[in-house]
Amino acid sequence: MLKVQTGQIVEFYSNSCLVLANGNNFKCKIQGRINLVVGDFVEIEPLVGADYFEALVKKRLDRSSVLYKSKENVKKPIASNISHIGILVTKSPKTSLEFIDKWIAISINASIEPFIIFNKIDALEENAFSKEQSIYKNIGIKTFEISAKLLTNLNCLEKFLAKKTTIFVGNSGSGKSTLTSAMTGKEILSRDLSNNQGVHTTSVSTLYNTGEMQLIDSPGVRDINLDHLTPNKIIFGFSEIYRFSSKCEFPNCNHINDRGCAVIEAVKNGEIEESRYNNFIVLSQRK
Ligand SMILES: Nc1nc2c(ncn2[C@@H]2O[C@H](COP(=O)(O)OP(=O)(O)OP(=O)(O)O)[C@@H](O)[C@H]2O)c(=O)[nH]1
Ligand SMILES: [Mg+2]
Ligand SMILES: [Zn+2]
Repeated sequence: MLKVQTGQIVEFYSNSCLVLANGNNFKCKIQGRINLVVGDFVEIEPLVGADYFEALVKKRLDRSSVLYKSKENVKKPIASNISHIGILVTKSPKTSLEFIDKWIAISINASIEPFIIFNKIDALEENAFSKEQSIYKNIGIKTFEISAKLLTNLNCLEKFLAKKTTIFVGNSGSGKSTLTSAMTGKEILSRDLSNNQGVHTTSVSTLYNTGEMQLIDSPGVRDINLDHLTPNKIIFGFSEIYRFSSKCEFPNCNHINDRGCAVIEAVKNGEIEESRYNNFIVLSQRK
C-alpha cells in the first residue's frame, strides 16, 4: 500500500473521520489538533499493524472555499471546498424570507454561489411560490421547483448540479436528506415529521460523490447566525442594494433616513424589493 495518500473527508465525527482516497474509504484518527471538516482534502498515512483501511490524518491541504457559521461569537467551519449552496425553501416547515436572505449573504461572502430549491410542490397548489420566485429571479438567483419525495422536476436540477460540489441548507424537515437521497440513489434516513424528536434528523456531515456531482448533507446548516460577518460585509450579500448604494449622496449613508439615499428611492419605486431591503436593515443593524 502507498505510504502517504491524498484523499477527501467524506464523513466527519467529533474526533475521527472517513477519508476517501484512491477509491477506498479509510477510517481515520486525526493527528494533533488539525481543524477539519467534511470536504477537506487531506494527506493520510495508513496505520501500521491496524486493520486494512485505517489511517491517520497528517495534514490538511489548502481549501478553495470554507462555509462558516457562528455561535456565541465563535466562528466554526461547517464544510469546505464547496462551489454551490442550495437553499431549500418549503411552506411546511415555513421558510422565512429572512432565512433565505441570510443564506444568500453568507454564500456570497464566502465566494460560494447560492441558488434556491422550492421543495414539496406535491403538497401545494400551482404557483404557490410565485412571489418568492419573482423576488429571487429578479436579482439573478437561479431557482428550481421540485418534489424531492415524488422525484418531480429533478432533471433540470440534476443537470445544474453536474460537476459541482453543493451543500443543501434549510430548516430541519425541509428535505435536505430526501433530496440528497433522490439525487444519489443512496438510502438516507429522513426525518419523520410526525415525531417531534426528529428521530431521523441528520447528525453527521456526509459528502456523497456520485461521479457526476458531489453533495453534502450536513446537520450544521439549520439555525444559522452570521455574527462572523461584520455589518459592513452584509451589503455584499444584497447585490441590488449594493449597486444602488454607490449612488447615495453621502458615502457613509445609513440607507435609512439620510438625505439623498438612492437605496430608499429604489425601494419606493419598486426597483428594490421591500422584503430584501427590510432584511438587509435587520441583518446589518444587529448587535
Ligand atoms: N410531501 C413531501 N414531503 C417531503 C418532500 N421532501 C421531503 N419530504 C418529507 O419531509 C420530511 C423531512 O425530510 P428530511 O429529508 O429528513 O429533511 P432534512 O432537511 O434532512 O431534516 P434534518 O436532517 O432534520 O435537517 C420527511 O418526512 C420527508 O419525507 C417532498 O418533496 N414532498
Ligand atoms: Mg436530514
Ligand atoms: Zn443610502
